[in-house]
Amino acid sequence: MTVDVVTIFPAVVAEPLRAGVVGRAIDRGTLDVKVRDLRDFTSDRHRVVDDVPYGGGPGMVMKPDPFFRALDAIEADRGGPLTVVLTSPQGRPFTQAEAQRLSARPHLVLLCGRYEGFDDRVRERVTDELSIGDYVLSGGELPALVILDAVARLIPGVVGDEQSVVEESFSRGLLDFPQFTRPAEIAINGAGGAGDRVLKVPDVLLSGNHGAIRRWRKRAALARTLERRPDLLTDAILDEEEKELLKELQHGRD
Ligand code: J9Q
Repeated sequence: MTVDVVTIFPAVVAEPLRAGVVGRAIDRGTLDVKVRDLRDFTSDRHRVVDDVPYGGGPGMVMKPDPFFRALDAIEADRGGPLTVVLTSPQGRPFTQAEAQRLSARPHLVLLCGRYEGFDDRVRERVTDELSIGDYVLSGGELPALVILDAVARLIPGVVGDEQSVVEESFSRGLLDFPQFTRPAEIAINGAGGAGDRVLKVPDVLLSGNHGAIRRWRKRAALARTLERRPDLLTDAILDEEEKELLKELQHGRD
């Protein structure tokens, strides 16, 4: 997949992309990301990207023409038609399903706007307007990185299969089960003196009984989802055993 990111802060976008699985995918050529400076598509000596709003009011609005020139340049490079993603608080919610949909595209353009907004005519060239959540941010750079990370992980060869197993439960619409690693016991709160608490890994995970472990994990994932994100259960894909476990867990609750 090839991705073009258009931003006034190219370093803010480029630097995080060097780390982790996405960085390695870029090194291997599985993913090709070009970060483009919006100011390179201005036409004035001062490389101005914003202006006062028509109709008055506080703050500045991003000018439309640099975005149009950037998109023309990208189209010339990559060929059209382009999938152009804009992140904004007005977008539809970005979900794992949206990530899956976008991961099937050969090429993506991610436009990063500033918090105060941009000339609405930019939307003429936008195919997907997405929000990563209901909070105020300074700009679209972090949302673009979030979307790129979630999408890149779904491209074959980007993530090794250890992680795909971890992601399985969320892809089915449930929260992950709790994980543990060695040591099997840790003492917290002091150096072995009185009042220490021993935190133990659940015995079943040390039992070697793989059937029991699978069932414990299913139950734990369902219990967590029921406790923290009951809204997810409406769309979750559950097998028969999970449906039974969920009934048990719900027994005597609301
Ligand atoms: C560009 N708050 O917020 C949530 N998803 C995207 C955004 C956002 C923002 C400001 C600027 C995007």
